[in-house]
Amino acid sequence: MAMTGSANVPAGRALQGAPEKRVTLAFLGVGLAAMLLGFLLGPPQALNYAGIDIYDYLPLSSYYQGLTLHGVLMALVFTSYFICGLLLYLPARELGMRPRMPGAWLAFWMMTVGTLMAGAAMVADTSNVLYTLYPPMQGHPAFYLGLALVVVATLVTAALTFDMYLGWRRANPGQPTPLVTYMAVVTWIMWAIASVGLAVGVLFILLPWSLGWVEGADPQLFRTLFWYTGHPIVYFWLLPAYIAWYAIVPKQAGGKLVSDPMVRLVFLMFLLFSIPVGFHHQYADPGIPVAWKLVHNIMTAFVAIPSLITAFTVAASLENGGRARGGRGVFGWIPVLPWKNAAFTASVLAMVTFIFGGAGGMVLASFNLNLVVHNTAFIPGHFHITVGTAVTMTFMGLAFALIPHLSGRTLLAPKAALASVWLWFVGMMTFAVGMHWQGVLGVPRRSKISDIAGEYADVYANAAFPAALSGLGGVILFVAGALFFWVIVGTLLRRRAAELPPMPEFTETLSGPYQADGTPKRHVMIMERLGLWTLLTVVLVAIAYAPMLIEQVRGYVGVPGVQLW
Ligand code: HAS
Ligand code: CU
Repeated sequence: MAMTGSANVPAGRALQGAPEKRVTLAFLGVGLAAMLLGFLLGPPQALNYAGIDIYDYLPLSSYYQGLTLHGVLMALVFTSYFICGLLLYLPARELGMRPRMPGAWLAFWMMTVGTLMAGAAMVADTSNVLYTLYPPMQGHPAFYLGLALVVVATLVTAALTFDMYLGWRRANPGQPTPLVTYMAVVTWIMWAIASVGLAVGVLFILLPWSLGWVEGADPQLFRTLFWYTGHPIVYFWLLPAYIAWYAIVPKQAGGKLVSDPMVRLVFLMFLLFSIPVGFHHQYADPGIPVAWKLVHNIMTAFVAIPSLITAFTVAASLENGGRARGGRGVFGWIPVLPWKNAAFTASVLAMVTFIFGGAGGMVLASFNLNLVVHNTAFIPGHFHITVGTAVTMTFMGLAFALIPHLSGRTLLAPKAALASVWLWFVGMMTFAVGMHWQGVLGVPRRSKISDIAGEYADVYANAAFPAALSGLGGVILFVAGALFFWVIVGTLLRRRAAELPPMPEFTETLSGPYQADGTPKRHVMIMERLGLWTLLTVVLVAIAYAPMLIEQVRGYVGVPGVQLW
């Protein structure tokens, strides 16, 4: 009942026509275009690990320019566009409402101007500072300003979703928010609090410093601000994928989501625990007392819990689907799932990958184990099976479902689409096994092998096999991505279909937000009090961060910029 659109939509803004489809298609389309550019720079990195140097033949000044472009385009630009499209459109469909269109286009163009500025700065070889932006490496002011615009554009989009949510609340007092909207709004609240660190770091430290208005930037303070945002950004990427796993995939499987209230609890836990954990990226940083690292270590254990719950809830929903399709026995429900549906298979393979990505994350979260692999190939191994597969492949699946619906064209070559996700899965697994293994052997990340091969000769002597695996993974990924983009671009170039491809449906639930008598469940209504949960989050974040931030601001050490390229 709560999953369908509401009849009480404020007059005038109810959905008719398709402007919100156009802006969503623009967000997804430009996001995928950024991914295409970033993707082309991926396989050369993988081959770099295997000792094959393609960078010298590419129209780039260096390996590091390619790495910066790859990281920024994939992790910051592609994700931001795609997520803004999703978190605007899915709630709009669920509520039967239209976002304020001028605002939506404003967000889109802000993001696009920001991307073009940062992109031009990177292409012009002025800003090879990698996607972590660490000073004292200094990029061009246009690079920093461009990235700040991208972040602000995400916040404008957040406000638009929030505006629809408030409109719905006014029209439906005392009712639980429909689930997809609830998930989207909680994700946005988390991101609104989380993005402050990066925004402050870029606007108040890097930008004035790159403009020459101040002489020095404080690397330690910036790193703290960066990871204040840099950890929760991974949940800003992940939670939209979870929205698909919870609200769309069970329906594709032919089943029902097992529990609506449990999903709300999961998202609230992400709100509370996503942010106060950033020091797990700074275990090796001097200047942060070990006690604070311990606090963030413990909080990191908490933030894994909602993902562990997700694993069981989503698996149970898939089993529900498999059994409804006639699957028998302990595992008999698995082969009967709709594996021929590329959109479904993309998400499920993304989940399977995330079992390993999550396990690697738990290893990294442990202080002592982290010190063994920090700054090694292990880390890119970890994040290519989290953001690079769990998230990206879920988005690829959503693209197969949504691009036809939004553009009015049927999907070109569904079999090629299916092949692309299997190849992405196999390629990324091969790549990641090689990367984790190299990391354990001590192969550093972010290094052009031919520059450091002499210094690390004995490390590389041991790592030849896993290095070759990573290179092989990169080649498989190239084929996977080529197929994927062929399907997407080909779909967009097709003639319009006679019949509009439908919107993927949202799932029903076995246990919904209402009691049998039709009144909302009490615990669901407690979870509706988002103001209270937001306040609690802010308190928790302040406890985890304020003391260190105050100390670092008071001991500000300004360092002049360097250009290492
Ligand atoms: Fe991480 C570094 C710890 C999750 C991304 N992480 C990174 C970096 C990135 C990243 C980009 O503690 C590198 C940043 C850089 O450049 O330096 N990470 C964690 C932990 C988690 C975690 C504890 N990471 C993610 C996610 C990411 C991501 C998600 C992107 C989207 N990570 C770290 C740490 C570092 C780090 C340290 C710093 C390392 C260093 O030294 O620099 C947890 O959230 C993971 C919890 C996940 C689980 C898995 C649940 C499994 C599910 C799937 C179920 C499957 C089903 C399928 C249902 C416990 C939900 C069934 C299928 C059938 C067919 C039946
Ligand atoms: Cu993290």
